[in-house]
Amino acid sequence: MSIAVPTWGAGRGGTRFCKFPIPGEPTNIHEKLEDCAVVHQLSRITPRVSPHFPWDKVRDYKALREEAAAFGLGFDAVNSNTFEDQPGQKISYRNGSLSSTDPGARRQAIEHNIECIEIGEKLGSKAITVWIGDGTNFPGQQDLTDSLDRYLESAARIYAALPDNWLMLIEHKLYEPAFYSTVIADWGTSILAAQELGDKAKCLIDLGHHAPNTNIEQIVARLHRFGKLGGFHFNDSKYGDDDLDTGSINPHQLFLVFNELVEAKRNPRASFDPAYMIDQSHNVTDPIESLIASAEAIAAAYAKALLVDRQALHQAQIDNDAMTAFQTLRAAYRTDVTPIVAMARWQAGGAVDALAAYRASGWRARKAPERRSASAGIA
Ligand code: LRH
Ligand code: MN
Repeated sequence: MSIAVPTWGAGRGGTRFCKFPIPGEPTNIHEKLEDCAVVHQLSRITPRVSPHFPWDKVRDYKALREEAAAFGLGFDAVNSNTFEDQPGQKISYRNGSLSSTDPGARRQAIEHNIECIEIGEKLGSKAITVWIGDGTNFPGQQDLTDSLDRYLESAARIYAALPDNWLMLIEHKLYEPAFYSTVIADWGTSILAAQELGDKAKCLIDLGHHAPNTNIEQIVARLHRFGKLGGFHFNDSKYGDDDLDTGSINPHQLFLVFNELVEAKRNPRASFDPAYMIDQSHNVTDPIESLIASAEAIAAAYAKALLVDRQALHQAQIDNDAMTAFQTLRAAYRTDVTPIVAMARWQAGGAVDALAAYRASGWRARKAPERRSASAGIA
């Protein structure tokens, strides 16, 4: 298994209240690639980065692809951005983007997504992730069906621009930035849109995009059952879309997600090749440390899921022996896989203890003098 790290996760994240940069954090895509290379050098399971446009915009994408390749990195799904207005943008997305009532805003958003596909082709990506914040804050603000129909019409235009071997990953989210209704709010709307669009449209599950206590592992099973499981944005959350480190709050849920993925791999529907990507906001840690720890948490969850005695589990399910079924899962979950994951990492040329190796490297302090991050001067 291998995971893609988000370019936007290489820098410190923040909230609407404040962002606290750290000395030596990356300030552009080139420095972000360097830091993503450090994560892969030590963890050996993050060989790809997922870029976001226009945040990672450059003049020469061929050169950027070569720059990443020199670091042993490739590019995973590109991410479009029609949830912010860019300086000099003709039409604001304040009333939505792909579902806006304004045909000009829809056209602008469609053209941006098609531009992201063209950039992705130069970078060697094979998918575009389309998340839109479109929605409402008041009952009655928009017709709930017309807004979805406008989205579907726009998404079909983006779908039509997909190269043959590309995927369009639809990312649902229950709320935020809209707080009454969201056009693509849940997996149900996402799978119906993906079925409406065609075989190259699949659904992406961001673990933080659900109501508290949602059974996300069942969503994994459902999307796979209908051949629409396209990928993941791994993170963790306690309340909302907190974008906390993967496995840091609810490691058991992460295990149960991978348990479904191991079952899915045994029963492939359509093509089973979900994209594993991290999508986090590192507000209080060194981003490299959080990416290393999150990659480890994902590898550990997968290793534990591989340890499940599937024959015993399936027999207990047939026998309706709930306790044996649960204890079969729990036995795998209780297994400490840290040594086997460390051995696999070491055999792949990585560090036995990646976090300790990173700290010992003094990387961040070494980078601070050459990276004039916004934190400069603030103790
Ligand atoms: C939306 C989201 C989406 C990204 C953004 C950075 O909450 O998860 O995947 O585009 O975060
Ligand atoms: Mn996401």
